[in-house]
Amino acid sequence: MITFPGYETVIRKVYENKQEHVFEYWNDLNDSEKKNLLDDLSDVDFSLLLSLFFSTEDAAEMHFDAAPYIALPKSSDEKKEYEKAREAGDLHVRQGKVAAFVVAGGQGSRLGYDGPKGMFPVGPVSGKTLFHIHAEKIAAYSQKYCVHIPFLIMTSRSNHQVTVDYFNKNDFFGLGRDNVFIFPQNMIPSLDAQGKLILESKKSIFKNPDGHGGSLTALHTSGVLERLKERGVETISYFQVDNPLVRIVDSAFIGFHVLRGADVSSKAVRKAYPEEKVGVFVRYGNNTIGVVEYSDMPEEKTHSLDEKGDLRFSSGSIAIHLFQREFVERITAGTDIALPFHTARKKIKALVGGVRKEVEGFKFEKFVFDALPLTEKNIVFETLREDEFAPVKNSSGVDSVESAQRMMSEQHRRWLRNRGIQVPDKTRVIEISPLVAVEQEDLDPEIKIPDEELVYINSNR
Ligand code: UD2
Repeated sequence: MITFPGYETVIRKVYENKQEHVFEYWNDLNDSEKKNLLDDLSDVDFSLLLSLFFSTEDAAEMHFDAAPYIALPKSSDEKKEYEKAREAGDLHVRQGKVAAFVVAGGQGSRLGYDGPKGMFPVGPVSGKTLFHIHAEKIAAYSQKYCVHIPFLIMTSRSNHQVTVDYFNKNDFFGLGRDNVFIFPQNMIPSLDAQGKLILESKKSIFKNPDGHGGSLTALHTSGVLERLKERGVETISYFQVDNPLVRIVDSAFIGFHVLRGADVSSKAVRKAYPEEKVGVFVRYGNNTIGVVEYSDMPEEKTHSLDEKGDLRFSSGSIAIHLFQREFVERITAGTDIALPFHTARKKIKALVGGVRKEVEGFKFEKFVFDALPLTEKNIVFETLREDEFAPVKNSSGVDSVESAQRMMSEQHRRWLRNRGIQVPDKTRVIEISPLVAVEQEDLDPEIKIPDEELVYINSNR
């Protein structure tokens, strides 16, 4: 057995779990590299990894039906209820009880961009980045409601420092340093097909971010949850960094959430087509509501139709949720209730026998929507895709930069039209700064649009 002063317990644990192959290059390492490897191993939860390696899950085996949801208002009673919810939501925000939370652990690699996805430029005319647009929306809502809405940003190990530097360089986009909380998510080791830890280099093991479900734990471990409590925040408005159309503070949604006493509330859009890559809201046999990810959805259920001939599982999750702070405290307090891990088979770059090569392995991730079945009450709230969901996943085609920019421009054109503002025929692409209007109603009807092809409105005149 190898030895190193101060690390006896870690070393013993590694041997007890038959993972001593991680010391294969021990004699090639200097003291600081040895310490690096042991530090890397010190937080490994071997019993958790073992149970994950042997566990299997199969959504096809589970019984579920489509989940009920609050539909868009049609009747006058429904409209009245909406109005009441809006007022309750407005009050909740104005009282400083809402924080905004973006999960931004991902990189822009699928977009051909080597950096945090949040730093990818998407403004169709301005070229503003995703982070910039989100931050300006929060600044606009803060101004509108006369409060400082805290902006929480979860990064990952690979993009944390770059993200911090970016916000520093841009002076936190006017939100104030004290209102922006940037913290990294936790990491979990991957295993190879034999259940063994994988060496990434001679002095480190391969770990991957623990999924966006890890965001709730990270809120707790970073101390941010405690800070929110001190500030009197009760509700956390959660969204993904890749959606520039997200309505970060939606008073009707917040109002329904508060008035119905929900622990978690989630937004849904009608799926555009059966195979669309979004999870669907379901109701399990025990009456709990949850989300089944598209990749776990059995083929026949994906295409199943109801009595009217419509898609049965048509409520798509757009990854916008409201979490009650107290609920997050409950499920991250280290009790038995916690989010499960999902297992994905992946090719992983590893150091094997002194050679770098790809090995078959298992990555483990938590999904944030697995919090839904853990609630006492949650609601699903229908919304319109064109108002709230333009994910930037690919560099072209479906869910791409191009489609998101088109949707942003179309939304702003719609807002102008609805406010009776003339848009010149010549104008092809139009973008409104969130600081001018974060909602349609903020637009000044007297605003003049210049007679140009590309128009960026960044002032109310
Ligand atoms: C997610 C949802 C899908 C649908 C879709 C909408 C899951 C598993 N799937 O699909 O149901 O709602 O989004 O766009 O949630 N992230 C982290 N850390 C991680 C992993 C992800 O911060 O460890 C962030 C990532 O930066 C991004 C978001 O989570 O903002 C979504 O991740 P994704 O692009 O991998 O999810 P996707 O598109 O497969």
